Amino acid sequence: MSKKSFSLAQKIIPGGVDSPVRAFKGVGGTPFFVDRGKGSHIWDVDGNKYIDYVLSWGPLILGHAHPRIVSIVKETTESGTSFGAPTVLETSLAELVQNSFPSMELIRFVNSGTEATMSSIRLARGFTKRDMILKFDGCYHGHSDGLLVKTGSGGATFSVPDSEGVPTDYARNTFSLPYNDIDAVEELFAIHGEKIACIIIEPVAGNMGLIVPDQVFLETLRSIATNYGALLIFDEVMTGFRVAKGGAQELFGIKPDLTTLGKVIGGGLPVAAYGGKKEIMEKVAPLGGVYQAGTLSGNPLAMSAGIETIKVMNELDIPQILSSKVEYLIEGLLDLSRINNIPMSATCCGSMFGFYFQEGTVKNFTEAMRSDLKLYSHFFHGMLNEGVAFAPSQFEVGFMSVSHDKSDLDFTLNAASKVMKRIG
Ligand code: KE4
Repeated sequence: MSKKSFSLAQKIIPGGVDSPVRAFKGVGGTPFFVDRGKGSHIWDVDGNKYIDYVLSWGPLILGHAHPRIVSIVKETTESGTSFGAPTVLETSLAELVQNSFPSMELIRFVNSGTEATMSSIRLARGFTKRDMILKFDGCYHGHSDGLLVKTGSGGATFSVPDSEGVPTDYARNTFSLPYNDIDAVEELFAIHGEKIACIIIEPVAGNMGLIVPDQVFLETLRSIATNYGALLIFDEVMTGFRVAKGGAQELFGIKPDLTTLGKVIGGGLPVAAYGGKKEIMEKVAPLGGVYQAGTLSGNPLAMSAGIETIKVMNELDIPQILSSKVEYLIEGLLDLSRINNIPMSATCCGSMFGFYFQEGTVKNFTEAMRSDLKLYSHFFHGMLNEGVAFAPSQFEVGFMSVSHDKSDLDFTLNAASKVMKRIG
């Protein structure tokens, strides 16, 4: 059924998917088509059951079809799904978000992480009247033109497009440097600092596997941005409510000027947000001259799912519950890799985890690229056949939900033991 579904989908949807990573190009083979999800499990259209560590790439921190989410979405739908007019639900979700992210003095809701980062960069440019931006190799902030770039050759560090369709001249407004390399940042700002509107970073990187930055790296970014009048943007679309309730800014005790959020704050429905200092956010239309808009922004259906998700999280001690599950899983996987002489390193941070098939600590994208991708593919498919779904790419991360229980974790480790014996 998945094979048939995939060939039908490919006839009408590019690559048969609505987001490239889902096509399994990173691991080979045919993607399974999901029929339904419940708790920590998903079932494909062939009836195969999997423990799911992708969780829609992070949003489902409560697991699939959580009863509180299902019921609030049904209830809200009865009163209408979207009005294109303000509702009190938007204010309620903004207040819940601000409780955990006090740096977000004003918050604007949008529909995707891409919109949130694109808007925050436009706002940084409008506020500072500068054009250049700095990102880091291996960090992904969605698919807006200025962020689909890769480091240009040579010391200029000007970027070149990393996608067809991005004008070279536009890409040149983006610098990209190695993650964790503070010397490179200091050198860049010494030359171009007065032209740089913002630094945007994943404050824990989750799009090149999982890399927890050095504390001093983030602290120095903060001081450099302040000294040169650039804004520091923490892209917490993935890390928000995951690495800590208040995200990486709580974990590291660093206050960005702007923050972007997504994923968890929609509980599986399309919600993202950007926000920060009042004096900056007051530049956003209709108050100021930085334009940003959206038909479905803040729609009550998505707001209700986000509100309920955060309410349930607030009733539980989420960070502690999830981090102990993640540590248990990661330690078990590493033990098994040692028993089977498989080169593996792993990291966890709150309810996120990542592993590379290489020894040693990975500090940046160049090092992440040294991982054994073939081994990752064998492990991925071996685990899938045992009923465990990890991300179909070495350069993604895994997510834990409140619905994953010890039996899921032990099932996963038992499966990994069988697979590692085979591939080791
Ligand atoms: P979306 O536009 O996909 O909602 O968010 C973009 C985005 C922004 N910032 C960070 C840190 C992100 O991780 C993302 C999107 N994450 C990917 C998974 N690595 C989404 C999955 C996909 O692209 O299919």
